Amino acid sequence: MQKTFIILLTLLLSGIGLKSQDRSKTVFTFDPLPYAYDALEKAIDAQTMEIHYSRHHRAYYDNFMKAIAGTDLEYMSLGDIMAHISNYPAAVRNNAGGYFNHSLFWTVMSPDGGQPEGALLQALNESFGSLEAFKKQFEQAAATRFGSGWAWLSMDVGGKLFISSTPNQDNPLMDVVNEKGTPILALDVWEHAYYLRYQNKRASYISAFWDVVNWKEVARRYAEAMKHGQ
Ligand code: MN3
Repeated sequence: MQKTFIILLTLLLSGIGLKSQDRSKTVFTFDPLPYAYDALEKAIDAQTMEIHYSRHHRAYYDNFMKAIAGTDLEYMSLGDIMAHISNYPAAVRNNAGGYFNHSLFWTVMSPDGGQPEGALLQALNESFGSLEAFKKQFEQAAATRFGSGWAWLSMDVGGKLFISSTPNQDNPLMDVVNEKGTPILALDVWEHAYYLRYQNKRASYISAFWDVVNWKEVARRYAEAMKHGQ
């Protein structure tokens, strides 16, 4: 009887020990830019890319790390943090958002991103009528965002594509936004993203963006979102 109790107690304690060892911190990486600063010159100048990546993006990352230090958020996925963002301080919302949004933005641009094709092109045609109509609606969302923010192409829970825009560093994964979904394409329309070359001409920056969209990556994200049912 006593022996059984000791065995049970040992199992219980080792179980607890295992559990606390399993509780490892999430690794939020500051990934390298996947191309040179001057690679997107067709649309974005090298100096803008360098400042945007090495200073703005870096600051969002560093401040996100500071904002979650010593809290349970250090153990959560970025997706879970976004899904419950209304529970957390503004420093988390702004900097987790800034970190996520820019990390996505860098990957959906490329000097040789091709054109939309296959399942993605079909979905764009079905949702917006044509590729041109999609571009027009996306440009409209980017152009009419007052002040700082982002334009998005996302997939909703039903697997349908939609366009939206968010203020500041909010994004479609956050519980605070009206139109929720999984973003697969993003455009930063903060002035820091375009002012050196385009000054107040945001529309010129937006139309030049199409020259550097990484459609292969957007298609990969589309397929991934379809697979996960959202
Ligand atoms: Mn930015």
